[in-house]
Formats: sequence, C-alpha cells, structure tokens
Amino acid sequence: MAEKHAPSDLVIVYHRQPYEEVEENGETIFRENKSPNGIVPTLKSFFGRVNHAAWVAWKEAEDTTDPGFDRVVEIEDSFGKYSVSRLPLTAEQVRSFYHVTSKEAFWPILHSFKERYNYDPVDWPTFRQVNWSFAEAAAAEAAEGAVVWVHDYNLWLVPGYLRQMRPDLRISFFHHTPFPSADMFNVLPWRREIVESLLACDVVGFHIPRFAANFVTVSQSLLDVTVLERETVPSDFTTEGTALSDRRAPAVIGYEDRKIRVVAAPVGVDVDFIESQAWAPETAAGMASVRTELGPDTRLILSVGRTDYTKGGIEQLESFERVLTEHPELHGKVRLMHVSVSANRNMTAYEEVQSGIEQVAGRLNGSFGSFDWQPVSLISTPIPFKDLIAYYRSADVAWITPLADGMNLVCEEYVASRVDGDGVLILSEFAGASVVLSSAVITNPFSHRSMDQALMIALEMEEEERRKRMELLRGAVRRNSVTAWADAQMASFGGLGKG
Ligand code: GDG
Repeated sequence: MAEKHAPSDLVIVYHRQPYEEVEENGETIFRENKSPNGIVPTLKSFFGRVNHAAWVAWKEAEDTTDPGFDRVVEIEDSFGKYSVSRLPLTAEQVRSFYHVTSKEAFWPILHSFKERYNYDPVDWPTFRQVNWSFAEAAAAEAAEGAVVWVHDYNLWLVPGYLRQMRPDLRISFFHHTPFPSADMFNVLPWRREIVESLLACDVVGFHIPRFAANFVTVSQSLLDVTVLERETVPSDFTTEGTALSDRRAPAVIGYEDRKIRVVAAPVGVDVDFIESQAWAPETAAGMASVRTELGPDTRLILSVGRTDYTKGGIEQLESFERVLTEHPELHGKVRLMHVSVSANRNMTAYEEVQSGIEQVAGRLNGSFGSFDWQPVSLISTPIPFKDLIAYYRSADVAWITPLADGMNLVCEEYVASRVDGDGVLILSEFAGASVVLSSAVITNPFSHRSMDQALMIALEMEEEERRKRMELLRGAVRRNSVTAWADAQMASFGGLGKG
C-alpha cells in the first residue's frame, strides 16, 4: 500500500506518466523528462499553483490486481511535490483502448479521414472499462471541489463517469486534436455517449474557435443543447480568407440544467526557453556545422513532424518533386531536410506512411541527385531538441504542411527560434496554428498548384519581406505562448483550490 497523502486541488489526467521511469542498479528511479520542451512540462508547470496536485496515467502490468508496483507514488522534482497515480493496464487493454479504438477509429475521424476509419476491431466495453478506471483513479486523488483536467480523446468517457462518482468536482477537458463537423463526427457509432460525457464537464477546451463551434453543432445534432452565449472571435485568432478562421464562436452552452463553457485556447510554445536555446553557443556551433555541410550557396528547407498520414509528408515530397522537375535552376541549390519520426512504429497505418515517404524520397534522390548533391535528407530517428533548434535557425524555409492538425507546434518552435528575425514559414491552412500565424505563407496541401507556388514564393522572397513577416509571426507566437495558454486555462477553471 502506498503511504497516505494529501488530496489534490488539481488532478491532471493524461495517458503518459510525467517523468521517465528508469532502472538504475536494480532500483527504479523517476527521472525528470530530459527535454523541458513539450506538453508534459507545460502541464507540470501548473503544479506550482496549488498546494497539492496529482497526475493520473497508465502503466503496463501483467496482472492488474497485483501489478508489482505502487499504485500511487509521491514525486518531488523541480516542479514541486505531487502524487502520480499509475493505473495498471494489461498490454491487451492498452492495445485495445489506445492503439485500436483511439488511433484506428477516433484519430481518422477527428482529422476528417473517413476512409481510414476502422470500426471492426474496436472493443467498446474495454474502452469504457479503461475510462472508468481512469475516472476512479482521478476521483480517489481529488479534494472536495477540486479541478480535474482531462486530456484528449482517448479519455473521452472520463468526464461522464467522474461526474457520477463526484458531483462536487470541476471538470475540464482539453482536445489537442481538431474536432470535426457533425457530418464527420457522427460516423462514430458511440457519438452520443461521447458527447454526453463531454457535456458533463464545466469546461470543454479546444485550440481554435472552429473546433469549439464544431463540437457545439455535433452536440446539437444529437441532444437538446442550446447556445447561451456567443462571442466575437478576437482579431488575433483570425487569418483572413483561410479555411479554419471563424468570426463568431459559441462560448457558453446549456444542456439539461447545466451550463458548459466552450473555450478556444491555442496551446503555444515556451518562447523564453526556445529563445535561450537559440542564443546558446552550442546552437551557434550546430549552425556552423549545418552551414559547412550545406555549402555557402545551398538553401535549406526544413520539414518536421511525426510520421502520420495527417502530417502530409508524402504530399509534400511529391510537391518538391514537381518543383524540382519544373525548376532545374534549383538543382544543387536547395536541400530538403525531412524529419519524420514515428511515435507508433508497429501500427500498419504508420508503416504505410513511412514506406510511402521513403519511396518518394528515394525516387527524388535517384532522379535528381548526384554524388555531390542529394535533394532530400530523410531523418527517421528523433533529433535532440538542441540540435533541432540549430536546424530551425539554419533553415531558410520551414515547410509545415499537414493535411489536418489540431494546432502544430513545430511551426511555432521555428518562429520562436528565429531570434535573428529572418526565415520564411510556409504553413498549411488546415493546421490550427494558421489562425494565429496569419503572416506565414499560407498554403492548401490538397492543391498541387498552391503547394508548389508557396515553395517558390518562399524561396524567392526578398529579405525585407521575410523580416517583416517574421516580426509579425514572432509577435503572434509570443502573445500566444504556452504561458498565455496556461493563464487562459486557469481563468476558465475559475481559480484553483477551495479558497
Ligand atoms: C498533438 C496535436 C498539437 C518532432 N520531431 C522531433 C521533435 N518533435 C517535437 C516537436 C514538437 C512536437 O514534437 C510535435 O508537436 P506538434 O504540435 O507539431 O504535433 P503532435 O505531436 O501531433 O501533437 C497537435 C499538439 O498535440 C499540442 O496540443 O499542436 O496538433 O496533433 O514539440 O519539436 N522533437 C525532437 N526531435 C525530433 O526529431 N527533440
């Protein structure tokens, strides 16, 4: 049994544990994540704002009744003191709730890829059971009136269960992905159960107003939900003429006797941290070696993303192939560094994307390359973050063209790292980030012409215009940094703790 610990004013429910668990000399050590970049350290930064906080995540166990590890551990690190409740799940439960139901059924629908939706292997009772266990674990940690903050679609049923167990709690749910329209969402046969659970929240959060609006129309297609308040979207969150911009968005909805706040708050990046890395001497050294490798006259185009069909890697490489075909003057003068790192190596859908990327990249290098010049460098293993910053700083163009993306933080990291004020960002209008980064070269990745033109515009852009746009982009990234997101979340919780 774990020692007794204080109940928490804030409970974060996120599928991954908030540290790296490593074995050292036969002992288990909880090591703070090496990179201070990313969503986990951002969420942990909330711990400093409460007396006691908890985190609920899963941990694999052969026997869930006797997992062979403490269910709850007390951690003390640079973020403070907090409990971590580790929910034991079997490998089969993880496969079913995460890799199958969440990744094969929900993920394609959330990103509007109906044709990739795979219903057949879903085991819905397991999904319910796992979500129920997460809710129980969160309920066990939460103090009276605490805020429970649940993250992402793999935990969609947690709010509903939690509300049944603990009506006193304030429940907030944040979606990191897009949220599609009713025509798309309602492909899911479990749509009503999912939406009823979300309507048990006090706050339902999304990156941008469009996703919030889609959630409301989905709710209204299924249940008697009314819009109680609408707001004008601040001009900072609209990019004239792009696919995801909205002018008005719902802010408060009513269902049965409850009011639910629907919040659009884009996650951002830690601008101060990235800037300090960008100025670091090791980054300068990294940039110098990138430049030596490239040669003085070759320009670097950089593309970074997880290997996933939503990120549009294959489509982008095909665009590069067309551009090189039509512009022989670019041969030997540009290089594309395509970083595509897999998070789900053993899933068929991602293996397909990986081999598609390898095929086009291989074809490109075979058709256009020479002994001295290879147009594409394909990187499939993660690059340490400090090296990534050196590439960001060296890249003449960042080419970020997902077919669908909740936000996309890579483009913001690129902008934040450009402390020199130069560089061009090409951004897909289907990334949530496009509504805040209106000074990027915005492109439609479904259009060959738009993709190819955007790359040429970026490569031909004069320095004065590059700097003007970068200044505006840097302002937007700073205004919408992760700190701004954290403050917006805090405000939507209505404060933390009992006082
Ligand atoms: C989901 C949503 C939403 C990538 N390659 C390397 C590396 N990365 C890091 C980047 C960036 C992160 O991975 C990717 O973040 P994104 O936001 O672009 O995309 P997802 O992973 O799909 O995240 C997304 C996000 O949640 C937050 O809500 O924006 O829309 O899909 O931080 O730097 N990092 C290192 N080496 C690599 O090779 N070190």
